Amino acid sequence: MKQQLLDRIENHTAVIGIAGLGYVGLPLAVEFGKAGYRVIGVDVMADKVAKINNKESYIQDVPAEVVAELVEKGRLSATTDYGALAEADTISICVPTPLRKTRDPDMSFIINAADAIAGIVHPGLLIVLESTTYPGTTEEIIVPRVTTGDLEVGKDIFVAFSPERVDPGNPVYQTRNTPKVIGGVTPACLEVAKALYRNAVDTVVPVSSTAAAEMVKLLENTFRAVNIGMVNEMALMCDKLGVDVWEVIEAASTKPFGFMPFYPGPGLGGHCIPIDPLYLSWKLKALNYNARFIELASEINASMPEFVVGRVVDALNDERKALKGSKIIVLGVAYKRDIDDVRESPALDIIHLLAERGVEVSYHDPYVPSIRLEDGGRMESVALTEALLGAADCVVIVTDHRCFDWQWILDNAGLVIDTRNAAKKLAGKARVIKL
Ligand code: SAJ
Repeated sequence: MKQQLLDRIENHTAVIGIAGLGYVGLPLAVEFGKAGYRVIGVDVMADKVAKINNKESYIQDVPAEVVAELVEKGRLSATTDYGALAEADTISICVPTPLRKTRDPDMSFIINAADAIAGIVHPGLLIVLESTTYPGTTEEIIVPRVTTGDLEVGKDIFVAFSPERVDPGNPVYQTRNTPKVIGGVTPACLEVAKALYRNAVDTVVPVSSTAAAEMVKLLENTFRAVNIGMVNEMALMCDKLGVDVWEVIEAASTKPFGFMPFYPGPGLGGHCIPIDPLYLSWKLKALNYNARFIELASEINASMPEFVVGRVVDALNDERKALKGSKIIVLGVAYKRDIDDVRESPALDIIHLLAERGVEVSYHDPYVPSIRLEDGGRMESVALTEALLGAADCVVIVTDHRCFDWQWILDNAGLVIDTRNAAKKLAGKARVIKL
């Protein structure tokens, strides 16, 4: 079976299945299509499927003309029916791994995909899980579901884990030129997974097991979450000491070795960094171990929106103004600059905290026309005008999109709370208070 699959991969007759056509799955599907394979993409969202078959792209890093060319050549097709994967030789699972309301892992997407694949699994199939998840998932959740009947992993079917490393909007690193870690359930699984991925990425990084590969991704993102938590605590300490944390970080960054700058901010947003480490701490709790750094970082990062609101209260207080009834504009609501994604964005927490204290809060974000509020309502992005800035009691810079004209904002606002050091050394009419 292994040689037969290797041959089909080698001569490009292998049919490639991609389960989940989001910011991970669609770019991966396109890479395999460009490498000359026929790719069948499956997604439960019919609108995504329709867009692809209509030669459109909904992922900023995937140009529509690339999708169009592959669809026209018959190299890429999409469907909502997992049954279509019956003819696939390989299936990469790229479905979400969010948290439930109770802040523990929501494995339902992976389980649903694995159960659907179990319905079409056949000898010679390679299954690669890419979704970020806790160590053990591949062998505890995927393998039992797909080894139906007498299919033996490593002999009849092959299973591996390869973490996604997609950084949406990154102008330098995309799917093809980002090294790809791969761990197999058996050496044969690793061998076929490497042979497959070599056609979609320039560098494959084999590791000894699926758990090691699962852990690599969690180390990468826990590294960020903990360092961001640490630097946010540095900001809290510098505030107590009356020291400018931004100046301190800038000077520390002159150290040519042994230091890597992270920057304080209004909190920790995104669908990766705030969430992935909690998959790890959740797993370790089941093993009776408390992942203290993860818990502490999560606590500090989650406290930053309240800290920002505290800065607003103090700044208004200096002007003998109450928070209640004040007019406040939040500048930028995406979870990081120059993108339109608001998932877990601290801006949403800040807006909620201000609104529940009776503030007349509005936001402006050219990337985000409207947001859904916690109470289910919606808020539209307002046009940023000199009049609006002049009438505001406070402007809070939450996301430092590069398109903002900071000098113009400082020349027209009265009070600015800058949580990103966006204004840096600029000066204008406004009184600027940095985080
Ligand atoms: N943030 C800070 N201070 C920092 C860095 C980030 O407050 O010094 C905040 C951001 O504003 C954002 C959150 O943390 O709200 C996450 O930021 P991020 O830069 O980690 O961006 P993400 O969430 O898009 O992370 C992705 C990750 N990529 C993958 O998971 C494949 C991450 O591993 C990348 O390192 C990161 O992009 C990147 O470098 O852009």
